[in-house]
Amino acid sequence: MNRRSFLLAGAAMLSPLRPAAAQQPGHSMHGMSGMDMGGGHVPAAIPALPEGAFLPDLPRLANRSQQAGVFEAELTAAPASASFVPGLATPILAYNGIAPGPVIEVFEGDRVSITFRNRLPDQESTIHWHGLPVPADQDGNPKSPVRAGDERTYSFELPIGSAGTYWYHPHPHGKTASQVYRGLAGAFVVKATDDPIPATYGDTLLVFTDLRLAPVGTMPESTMADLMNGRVGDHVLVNGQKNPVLTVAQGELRRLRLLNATNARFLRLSLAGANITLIGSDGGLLETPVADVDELFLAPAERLEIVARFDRPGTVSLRTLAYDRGWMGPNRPDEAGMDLLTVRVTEGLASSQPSLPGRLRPIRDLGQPAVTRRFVFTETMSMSAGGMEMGFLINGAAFDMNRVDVASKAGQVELWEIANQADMDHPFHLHGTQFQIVERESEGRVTKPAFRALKDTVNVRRGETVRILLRQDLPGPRMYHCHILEHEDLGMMGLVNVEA
Ligand SMILES: [Cu+2]
Repeated sequence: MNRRSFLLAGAAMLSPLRPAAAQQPGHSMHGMSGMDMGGGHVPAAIPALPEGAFLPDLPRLANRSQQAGVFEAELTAAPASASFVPGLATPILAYNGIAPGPVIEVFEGDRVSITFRNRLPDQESTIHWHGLPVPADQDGNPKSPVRAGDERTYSFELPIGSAGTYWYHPHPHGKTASQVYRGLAGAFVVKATDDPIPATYGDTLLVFTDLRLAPVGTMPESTMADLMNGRVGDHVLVNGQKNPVLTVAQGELRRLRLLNATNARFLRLSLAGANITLIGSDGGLLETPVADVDELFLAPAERLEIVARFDRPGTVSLRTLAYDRGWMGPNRPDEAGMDLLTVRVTEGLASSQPSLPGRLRPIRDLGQPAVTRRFVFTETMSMSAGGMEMGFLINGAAFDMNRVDVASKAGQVELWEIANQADMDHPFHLHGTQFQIVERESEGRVTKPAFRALKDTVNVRRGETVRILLRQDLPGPRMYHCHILEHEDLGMMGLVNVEA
């Protein structure tokens, strides 16, 4: 049974499937023309990518300011060409010609000013500073599009305490998914002025992206299965390379920052043979290190910081483990057993390094919430005059830029309850602030997190309810949405207006 008949059989009807959001005013089908409704990609035709190159250090975005505490730069989004397979040119979209985009590296306390030039043909775009506490009008959300050919400057100051691993990516209305999978995403690292992690651990960034190539080297348009499940590629790249090699000395401690910059891939990872201590999450360091972690989980858009120690000489693989996130239709990709990164541990002990401090930083207790809000994620399939509709909804509604879903107040502590009543996991992301997970509830069982962490994205498993505590300090409109980018584009997004 092919994908389309499987989907239609469930609904016992024969007209074409279409995403519900596409039929609403303000939503459109751009980027979906030429969509492959039936077959999907053929595994036998996947071009092989070269593996085993040294892990590239991603280029940094150059600071053109001479002034201390000021970072000024330009980012231009434009079509470019990449060579993933020797002899095949792949048209991509790139920031300053490269994908992933250049790493933005600044210090907490810095004033940042970045001029964005949109040189994408015929497409609006924005730059969203994912996870950073920037003012609402500098947040690059879909309410402030930059038209093709235009430019704008984003300016913000990064407060002390905001050190962490963030990222930047487009967030235009309905076009985010295709712009990101074609290459527009980059890491944004805010360094601490007084970092408790010893500098001898280094600072290695691992940016995960997902790639699907047609036999001719192009990136195929998304299929209906991609829109329903989120687009998952055939290759997971680290810093733009397939299974690159990192060399370390035996006994060496290394600081690694992991960023899941894929549209829709859930990364459950093991690094068997290494000793892993978790030190940070989306919004920076934890309060205390969490030792002896045996696997890592990154939903789309999540980040983790770890310190890894490699005690035995030889080879260690960062490998994907099976994870069932719910899949609609056949051809569920086999996501387990992929080697994403190979670590070569050389013989002979590394020179001694300072040990990790027992306390990293305090994370503020937000106190009791003044209000509680509930957000219910659902997927719907229904009939309409135009055919079959697929909907990705929050509280029964698809995103409408001109509707305020929640009126909030700056400085008010709120408990948000996100209930996933759908058949797939949906990673929830909120703009403008970092939240803390209070508890998770599944099948009547409530579990509290083992440690306090600052988060801007949390996976909500199907059937699960996650309760988070948050406070928005800056006024203005903010988005919250599923970070499977196809679901976001199809309407699984809402708007909270924070009043001063
Ligand atoms: Cu989703």
